[in-house]
Amino acid sequence: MMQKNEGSLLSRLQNPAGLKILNASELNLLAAEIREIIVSTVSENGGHLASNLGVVELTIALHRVFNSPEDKIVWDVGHQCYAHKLLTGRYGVFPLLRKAGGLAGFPRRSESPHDCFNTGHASTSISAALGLLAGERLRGGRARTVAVIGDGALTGGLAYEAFSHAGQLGLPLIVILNDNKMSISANVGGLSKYLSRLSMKSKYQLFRRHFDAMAKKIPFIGDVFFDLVVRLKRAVKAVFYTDNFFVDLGFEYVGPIDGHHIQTLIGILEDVRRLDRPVVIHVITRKGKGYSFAEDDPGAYHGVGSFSVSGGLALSGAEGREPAVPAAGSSFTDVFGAALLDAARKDERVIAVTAAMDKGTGLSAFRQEFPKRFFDVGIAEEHAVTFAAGLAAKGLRPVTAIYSTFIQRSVDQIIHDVGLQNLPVTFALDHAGFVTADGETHQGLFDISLFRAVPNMTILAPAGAAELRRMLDWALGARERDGEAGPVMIRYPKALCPAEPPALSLPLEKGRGVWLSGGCEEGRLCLAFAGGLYREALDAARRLEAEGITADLYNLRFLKPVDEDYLADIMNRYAAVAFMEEGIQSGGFGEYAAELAQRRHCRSALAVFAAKGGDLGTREELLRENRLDGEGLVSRLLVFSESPAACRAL
Ligand SMILES: Cc1ncc(C[n+]2csc(CCOP(=O)(O)OP(=O)(O)O)c2C)c(N)n1
Repeated sequence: MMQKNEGSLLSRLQNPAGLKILNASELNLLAAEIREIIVSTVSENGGHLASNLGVVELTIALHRVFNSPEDKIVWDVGHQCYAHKLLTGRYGVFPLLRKAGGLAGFPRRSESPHDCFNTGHASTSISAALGLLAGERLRGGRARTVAVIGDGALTGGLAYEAFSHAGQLGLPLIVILNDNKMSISANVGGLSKYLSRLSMKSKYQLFRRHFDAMAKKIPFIGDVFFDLVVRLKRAVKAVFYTDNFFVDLGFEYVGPIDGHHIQTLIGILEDVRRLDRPVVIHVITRKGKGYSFAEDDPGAYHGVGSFSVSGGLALSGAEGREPAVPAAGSSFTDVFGAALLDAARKDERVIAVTAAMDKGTGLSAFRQEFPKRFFDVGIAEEHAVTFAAGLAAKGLRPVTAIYSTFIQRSVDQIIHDVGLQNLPVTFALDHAGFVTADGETHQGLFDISLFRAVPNMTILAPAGAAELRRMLDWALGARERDGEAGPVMIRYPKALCPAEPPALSLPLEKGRGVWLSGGCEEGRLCLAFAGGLYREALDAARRLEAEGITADLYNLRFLKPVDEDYLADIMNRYAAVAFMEEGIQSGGFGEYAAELAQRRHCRSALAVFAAKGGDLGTREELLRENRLDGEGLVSRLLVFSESPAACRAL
């Protein structure tokens, strides 16, 4: 698919070198064209609208001044890279943004030499850029390296580790701090307040404005004199510096600068390009710039599904907003949010912790009703976990709601601070499984493998709303009555809850699942699935029925711990057992079950159907690609039931 607007400036730019010959008004026109394309494409494909609209001028200025791909630009999170993609030869394929087989919504080294580092998770840019720059210097090169990081991403600890190291190395790393006062929601934390104070305190703009006005008043030679003096001043001391946190770490600081004024940005970047020391350029932008709906409510337009350009989300429905009381067909996120609220009303020890994802994890209503028992720690998943461990050690019952992909950050905290101390922290892992459109960095496929290994950890996977409520209730109290303690993880997909059979409402029995059909029947086929795959397992069972094969459905519920006697009994009685999970195969539940079967010399034939991986596409497409949808499961199960040995090779 190609873009139609062939007369546009953008359509004529084959690569960023074309930018170098455009005049000021053409650059402004280009910015307008880029905005229009971003709005229209995202309105159809969904994507990170507001963040991208905020960096259009900055991206143009960067590509005007630096020579990508020799000079490197690392985009933190990478969700704001659309203008960069449009300016680096991907205009023609932009309609395929976030589509299977199309353009990723994040930088991809495999997609273009201009994408010098893959991103998706926050706060990595300064570390990566510093590594690229140190590598460049070690190899004798002189190319420049720029990290573009948002004020939200700056709440992540990794950024400070990198600042500290960069200050020590003293290499001429250029860090652009894109300050729009927003993470997904309004930014939080002391640093965010500090940046605001810095913006007000800094005299740079004031100085520039007075100086510009004064110099331009000098007759005849005004402009020439102005240019000359500014250049001289810049050459001597580059720009006007202010003492602050970044300076103390060994960086020069320039700013704050209007991030929507292309010529100002170009001027500063050209100066800074010549510096031989690390520098932070503090750029102020407006999230959602140029599209009034997004400017008015940048949080709602951070990540959107398709919407109407003229009517905004009001006509189309936003992603990630949750009602306090979920309606029929609610998402797992909605159900979790409402269940947690109920639990908090009954037990004042219940506390909610999020890492910059209050809406995404369904906690908005909680935040409103219990502001003192709600903590948004910023994009700081490691801290969120250890902070929750502290709360738990003080006798509280924290629930830390984090997407599966982002909790990867916290492996050590979960082992060291929670698991080893056996503290009652509950983890609500949203987006566990395949994730629509955000690509490989956002797939929630590793949690089962990573956290099954953690001492004292319980991992639960609900198949639907009632079961999710049961599990949360169990995690937060019911198990205490049975003398159980320790951490619990509840993992569920980004999906709507299916219609549920009554069995899903049955109380939990530690280590055991629940039968949805059959129940330890001799000689039959058993489909043993982890919660999120209920719909697919049911579909497979129905299709098998049509082929004359009866399969019993066993919902595992507990991915850890497991009542091994009970599971081994299943793996003896059934002719064949197929384990199914929406998680990576290596180290997953199925591999554990196979090991148990071997240890206990179980007789059933076994198959493990798990994820191999996932990239762009919808959750449904990715399930199909991994042959974990009803049809894919059945095609494998048919081979399996005829010849279990052949199935192992599938
Ligand atoms: C480790 C991690 N946690 C959470 C997220 C989800 N996330 C994506 S963008 C974002 C906010 C980023 O804010 P900022 O860096 O200020 O960029 P802006 O969108 O405001 O331009 C968050 C929390 C993530 N990408 N990575």
